Amino acid sequence: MKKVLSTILSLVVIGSLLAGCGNKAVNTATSTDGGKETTKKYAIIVKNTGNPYNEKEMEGFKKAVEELGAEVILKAPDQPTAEAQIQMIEELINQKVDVIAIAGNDPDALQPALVKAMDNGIKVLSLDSAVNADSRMVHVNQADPERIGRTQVQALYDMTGGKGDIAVLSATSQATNQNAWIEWMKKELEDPKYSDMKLVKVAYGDDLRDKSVSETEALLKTYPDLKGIISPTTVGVAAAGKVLTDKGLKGKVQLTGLGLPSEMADYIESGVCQWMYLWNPIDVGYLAGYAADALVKGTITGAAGDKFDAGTLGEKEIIAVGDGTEIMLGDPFKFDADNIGEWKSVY
Ligand code: RAM
Repeated sequence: MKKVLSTILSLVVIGSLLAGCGNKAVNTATSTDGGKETTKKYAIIVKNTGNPYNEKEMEGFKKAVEELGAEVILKAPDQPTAEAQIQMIEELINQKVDVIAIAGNDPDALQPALVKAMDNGIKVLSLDSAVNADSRMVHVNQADPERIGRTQVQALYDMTGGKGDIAVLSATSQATNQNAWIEWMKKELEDPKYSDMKLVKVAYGDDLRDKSVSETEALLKTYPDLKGIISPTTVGVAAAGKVLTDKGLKGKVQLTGLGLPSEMADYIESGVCQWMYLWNPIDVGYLAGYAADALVKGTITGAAGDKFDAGTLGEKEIIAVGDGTEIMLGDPFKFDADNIGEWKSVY
């Protein structure tokens, strides 16, 4: 997808289904306001610009909303901060959108603005990086956090022979998705089989390319015996792949994490990263689009047990998690030298 996101992106696309009107689709998202039919507005706010993963999420959301015949509003702040997202939430409240889907940059800081949106009759859901249960009606989760966390540690164990210092290069320190995965990594490391593997540092590249590069360089400098890096963020793992490649550290420092096949293909083909994991980010956004529509139409309220039709993804069910609820997309997928060729042009 083209990099169309400059400062504050606010792209409005009206579903082509609405243009003709003569033969309007049955599921077109409209409502009658004083005798006049208005198109419903579905908004998404992702973490920040400059991250192809976020662009894929928006692409999927847009696809779903267009299929559903509503108007889509795509927003991404310049920086991955709560402040920037709060400003966007306020704008969307003023615009009287019907629903806001958000990949949260900080669950606590976002709560007042999201509660205000719900008090104004706007349906709120999160995707990718959850907001607090009180700030949302449901969360769209990409995959089981326990599996995501544990699998990456197991991967590094296999790559390093289970010995040496390892580090994590994360996104922002307030990202609930990365933080949940890191907690599961730490639990996995408690197994005695990892007694020779030591997590020496969790560094934060903030999902910014340059900061992720400099944090990787700092890790290598501070821990000269580092044997492996886990980066559970597409921005981080690609940055680490570049640094390890440039420094000729292939085979000396192992790398795994969560990466976009399109960004990681070179490093997987070269062996700098033997394998890594992800899911389809377009599907994450697409599922959020259908969940948003089901909330607006009242098919679901966000309660556990609610079911809805998620377009090409089929029927989905809401499940209880912690003190809230969520919808699970699926399992993480392993990308390695054998399959990266077929995936690198997909996402
Ligand atoms: C980055 C973002 C996103 C995360 C992926 C794996 O692009 O931090 O939230 O889900 O990585």
